[in-house]
Amino acid sequence: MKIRSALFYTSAPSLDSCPTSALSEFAFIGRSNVGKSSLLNMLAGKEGLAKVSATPGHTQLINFFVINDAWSLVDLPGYGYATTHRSERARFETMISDYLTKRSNLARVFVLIDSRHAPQTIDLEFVQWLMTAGTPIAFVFTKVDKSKPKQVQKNIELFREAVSAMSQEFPPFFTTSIETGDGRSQLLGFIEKSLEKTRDA
Ligand SMILES: Nc1nc2c(ncn2[C@@H]2O[C@H](COP(=O)(O)OP(=O)(O)OP(=O)(O)O)[C@@H](O)[C@H]2O)c(=O)[nH]1
Ligand SMILES: [Mg+2]
Repeated sequence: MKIRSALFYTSAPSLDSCPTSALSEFAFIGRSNVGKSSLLNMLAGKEGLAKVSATPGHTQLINFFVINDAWSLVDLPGYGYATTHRSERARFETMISDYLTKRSNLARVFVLIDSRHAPQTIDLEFVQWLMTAGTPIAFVFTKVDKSKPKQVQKNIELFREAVSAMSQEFPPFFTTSIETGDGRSQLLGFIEKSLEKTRDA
């Protein structure tokens, strides 16, 4: 799929304030600092579109970006950022869980996993919660430029084993690097196919 336009649309602090839109949405979730905003920029082909930061907890609102005037990418705040204030964390959790379980035009949630690490409890718990909620997910193993391919494969395999205890089917998955552009065309192809299916439905 060719990206002809990618524009920031709006930010929302809660589900109620999300824009009323008929466009299909593809959202990014995952631990703080896993690379959600970076991946969004890579897909959009626009550096600096979503704000990237070396310190975790940077994205604090639900951020909407409209692609090709036809569909949306949604950048969510990360989970697992321990130093966020408690009351703020509760607001975060409500905002994210409401969006992920109640947003009617949400087509797919990409759950980002840092490919450098063996499965982390916080990620697995989050995946379990999403699966129970019935939210359509796909996995994205990020930052593959940072480890040897063998290590990445091993971590994916361990992750697959852990997820098999929760679900018979392993969701679609991708490996990405913003340094090399790995995974960009695969992810865009996946989104394009999903959009075609919704159109045909
Ligand atoms: N080497 C490498 N670094 C990456 C990659 N993706 C992201 N990073 C770096 O990881 C850091 C965090 O990236 P962000 O995109 O801000 O992460 P985030 O998940 O949006 O973080 P929060 O908004 O804080 O939850 C930045 O320093 C990025 O440059 C990647 O594929 N390879
Ligand atoms: Mg971010």
